[in-house]
Parts: sequence; C-alpha cells; structure tokens
Amino acid sequence: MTTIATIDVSSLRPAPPRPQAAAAHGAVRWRVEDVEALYALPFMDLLHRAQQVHRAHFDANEVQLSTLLSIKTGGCAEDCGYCPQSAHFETGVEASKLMPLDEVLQAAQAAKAQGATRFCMGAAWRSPKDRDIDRVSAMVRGVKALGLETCMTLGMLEAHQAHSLKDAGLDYYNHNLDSAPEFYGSIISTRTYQDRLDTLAHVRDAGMNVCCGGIVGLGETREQRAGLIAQLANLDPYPESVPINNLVQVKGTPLAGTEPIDPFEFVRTIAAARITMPRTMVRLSAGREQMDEALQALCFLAGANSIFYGDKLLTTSNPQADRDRALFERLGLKAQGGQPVAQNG
Ligand code: SAM
Ligand code: DTB
Ligand code: SF4
Repeated sequence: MTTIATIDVSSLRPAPPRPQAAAAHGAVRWRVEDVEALYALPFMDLLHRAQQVHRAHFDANEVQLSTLLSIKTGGCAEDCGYCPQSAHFETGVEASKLMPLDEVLQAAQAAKAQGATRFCMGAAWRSPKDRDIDRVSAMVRGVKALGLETCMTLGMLEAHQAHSLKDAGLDYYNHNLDSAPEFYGSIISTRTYQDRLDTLAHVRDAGMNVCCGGIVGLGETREQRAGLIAQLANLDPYPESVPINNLVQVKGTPLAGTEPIDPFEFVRTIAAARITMPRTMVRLSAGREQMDEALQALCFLAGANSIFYGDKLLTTSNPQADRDRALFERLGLKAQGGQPVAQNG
C-alpha cells in the first residue's frame, strides 16, 4: 500500500532553489544555475529532498531490473570518445553482424528467467538502414511476446523509422544527450547535439517513450553536469527514462585515463535527475561494477530505481546477477513488477 503517492512534496522542500514557473511548450523549467544550486546543497539535504520526491512518485524499495544485449557490436562509424565500439579506436572489440532473431529471443528468455522485466537491445550503428529496422522489428515483437518491456538503442533515426519501431510495439527508444551542449563537441565530432535532439523529436512524435540520459566522468565540469540535467529536464515533456552512466574507462579510447569523478558527485547527479524529473525512471547504468555496495545504496537513496542486471552491459562487464540479488536482499529491495528474483540454479 503506497498512500505516500499523494503527498504534496512542495510543502516538504527546503526553500531554494525552485524551478522556473513556466512550463509551457519549449519553456525553460530548470535553468542551469537552478540545477547547480541543487548540486551545491549539503549532501544530506540534497539526498533528503531527492528521497522525498522519489517517495511521492514511487515505492522507494522497488528497483526495476533491466537486461542489456548488444545485438550488433563494434565497428561503429561514430567517434564518441568514451566508447569501445567506435571503429576510430583500437579497443580490441571486434565488429560483428546483427545477431540472429532466435539468439536474441534466447537471451531475452534467459533474462526473464533471472528476474528481469525489461530488455534493452543496443546496436553500434550511427543510424540503422530501413532493412535493419525490419529485422529489429521482429526482435521487438518476439521479446514483447515474452512479456518483457522493450527498449532499443540503434543510433539516429529518421521519422519513418521511429514510426516503424512504434508499430512493432517498441516501448522505449534510448538515445542519450550524453553531456552539456557546450562540452559535447569535445567528446564527439561525427554528429551534432542537434542531430541527437532531432532523433529524440522523431521518437516522441512517433508516440514512443523516450529514454534519454547521459554520461559523467568525461572530464566535464560540475556546471556541465548541471547543464546536461537541465537539458534533459527541459525536454517537453521530460524523458520517461533517464540513464545516468559513469564512464567505464576502456583502454584505447581517448577518454581512458580521465580523472574519475568523486563518487558523491555521481550520487549528486542521480539526485539532481530525480528532483528535476520526478516521475522518470532514473537508471543507475554503466559504471556500477566499479562502485562498492554502499555507493550503490546511496544511488538508490538518491532516487535511482532501475539497474542493468546481468553480467554484461554491451561490451564491458557488470556485477554478477547473484551479487545483485544479495545486495537487494541486504537492502530489503524488491525487483519491480516482476516475479520474485530467481535464485541460483
Ligand atoms: N549507438 C547508439 C548510440 O550511441 O546512441 C547506442 C549505443 S551507445 C553504447 C549508448 C550509450 O552508452 C551512450 O550514449 C553512452 O551514454 C553509453 N556508453 C557508451 N560507452 C560507455 C562507457 N565506456 N562508459 C559508460 N557509458 C558508456
Ligand atoms: C545507456 O545509457 N547505457 C547503456 C544503454 N544505455 C544502452 C549502455 C552502456 C554501455 C557501457 C559500455 C559498454 O558496455 O560497451
Ligand atoms: Fe557508436 Fe553509440 Fe558507441 Fe557512439 S556510443 S561510438 S554511436 S555505439
């Protein structure tokens, strides 16, 4: 029973900062300085506020389990400085062809058996061709038939491709803004911020849920982290799903060797996402294997309510499922919307 869902959190909030009043189409609801002011709160106040917002909209003891599968790995034409799948860098990731449908469905079935309720399929494409859309549409239908929520991330989409994916039944399309507009160009040169926004508009116009977040630890400033959160929060409407990735440093990528961000700064980023986008699913995404359990618990306290579950992200590793099950047990967390999480064996 969750009577907390009706609490008006505005009466519980510490006074500053407040978003801009206007919420009309295209209006700025969160200025970068408003988000910076959130980051600047004492850590305990920030977490308290994030937890209040979180509890007003979600069961604070539930976390969604989402499993990722790379359906087409490596050889990507883009030059995203963090990514092991770019053909521009020597990372040892081999380029592969699109995975056959039956293998995708086997992986989805296995993820479901482990307790996942969401299945996210990623392809290392700059943008898919129309014939690729036909092939991945069959994957969407098959995975949905298993009763799993579906998400895909395939690169830039044209409007008609977004409509085809919607027609296939795709629930969410993931396409990240990744960083603040003014920092973006120092990380990626092969596409623009506006290209990203255009794809997001096609996804929105086609009627799909938008999954859009970013990545921190790229060497950006706090102001730029706040700039990313403000960009996301000012999308109208804001995304239904916001993955927050912490850079997984991969040898051979230009960003390997970057100074990692303070772990508490990562937690602050989660909290800022939760406060500025109260109803979104905030996904504690890449970088979890490099975090200890106490830090992950702080991320949940800050309002993260989804994780990638299973021993692999796309090409890098993720905590083993049994470690995650043990963590949930210790924290009294339950997997959202699914059957009880399967035990070993
Ligand atoms: N090619 C598609 C695209 O870029 O939209 C989809 C896949 S791409 C791997 C999805 C997201 O993964 C990126 O936007 C970035 O946020 C995240 N990502 C990629 N490499 C990462 C890394 N080394 N560490 C953390 N996150 C990473
Ligand atoms: C997202 O924002 N993070 C996920 C998912 N969307 C597709 C991908 C993380 C990839 C981490 C690096 C790798 O494993 O290749
Ligand atoms: Fe390609 Fe996506 Fe990696 Fe960029 S993040 S190189 S678009 S797979």
